[in-house]
Amino acid sequence: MGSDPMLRAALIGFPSSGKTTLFQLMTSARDAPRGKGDVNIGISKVPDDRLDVLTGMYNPRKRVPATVEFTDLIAPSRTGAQALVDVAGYKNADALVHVVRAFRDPAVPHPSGSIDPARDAQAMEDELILADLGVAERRLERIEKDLKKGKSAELEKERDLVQRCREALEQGQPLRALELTGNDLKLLRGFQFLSAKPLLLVINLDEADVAEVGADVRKAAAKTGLAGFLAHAATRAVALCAKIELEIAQLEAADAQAFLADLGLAESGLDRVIRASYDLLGYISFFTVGEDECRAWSIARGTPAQLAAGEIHSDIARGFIRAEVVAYDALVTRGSMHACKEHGEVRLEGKEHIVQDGDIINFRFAT
Ligand SMILES: Nc1nc2c(ncn2[C@@H]2O[C@H](COP(=O)(O)OP(=O)(O)OP(=O)(O)O)[C@@H](O)[C@H]2O)c(=O)[nH]1
Ligand SMILES: [Mg+2]
Repeated sequence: MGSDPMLRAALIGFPSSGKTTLFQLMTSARDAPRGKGDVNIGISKVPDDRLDVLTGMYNPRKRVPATVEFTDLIAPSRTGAQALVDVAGYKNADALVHVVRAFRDPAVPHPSGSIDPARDAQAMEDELILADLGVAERRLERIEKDLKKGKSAELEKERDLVQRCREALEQGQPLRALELTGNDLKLLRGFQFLSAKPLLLVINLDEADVAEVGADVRKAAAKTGLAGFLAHAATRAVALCAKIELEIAQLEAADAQAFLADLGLAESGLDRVIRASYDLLGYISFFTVGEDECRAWSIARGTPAQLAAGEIHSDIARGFIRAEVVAYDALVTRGSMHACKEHGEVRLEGKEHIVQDGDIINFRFAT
């Protein structure tokens, strides 16, 4: 694994909603995108002030942030649920980023003939729900057939879960709203239900509304008629104007900062989208530090130390002895690993230790 980005997010949305503009924004200022089949793939670096502080302390040869991978359809004929079912680069997306058009520009026709963000958000939700309903129904038929051949507790559990899913879907509820956990969640992952995937709504604001709305999602939702949708859809949202953000991203850093400040924005839309995508899955970062490299690693919240070690290298997980762990705040307060040791703030943890966000870890392992 190691260098593989753990989080893959697929851009969906109706034609001309601004997906590719957002994709360019996410990737142009960073690494060049690479094409693969029907999709462009771009890697974005997750902004993290803590990594900057650590880099300042260690002055390493390399600074490696956590990453998120975004995919965009190159020649989209289907841009919603069907793409997620059909297109190779979209099939196993961890999260969906729905770009909702709120910019009015009459020079860019909308396929439905008018600008209505709430309608579009709901229409995409319905697409996802409808696709899932088909999957749930086929799965239930299959389970009933198998149950006739022989009862099993496992199968019955699965049937109950899929039935629950079907009921929710029939009521127009996306599966992500069920907030399943543990085994149920694991079972469900196998089906690749689309409405179960974490969803980030990117409200693509009109240029004229940016100054008024800023980065305030509530204001954006009120302005674009999305407030009701966001209140019940178990969804996160970010508001930005992709076109303006793309222009800003192409400026020199100092000019970009001034431009953002003019618009009343503390952080670029790029950083907000990446961070929101990252947070969406409940991902956290731990760090490895040294003069050679300071690096942020992504893991799901609740990951034990040995599994986290496997992110770096399978050998480290296999030969795992102990994890030396310091909390980020302790290291920054004390100023060095040595000082932390003297104050008893470096803990020796075993395989099962649940890694916390911001932990700085040195894995001891046998080869
Ligand atoms: N005025 C304005 N135009 C925008 C904005 N975002 C995108 N556009 C324009 O809208 C058109 C479509 O944008 P794209 O980013 O190509 O949209 P898309 O969703 O990738 O479209 P398809 O891939 O064809 O489905 C382009 O001409 C963009 O320049 C925006 O925030 N404001
Ligand atoms: Mg496009």
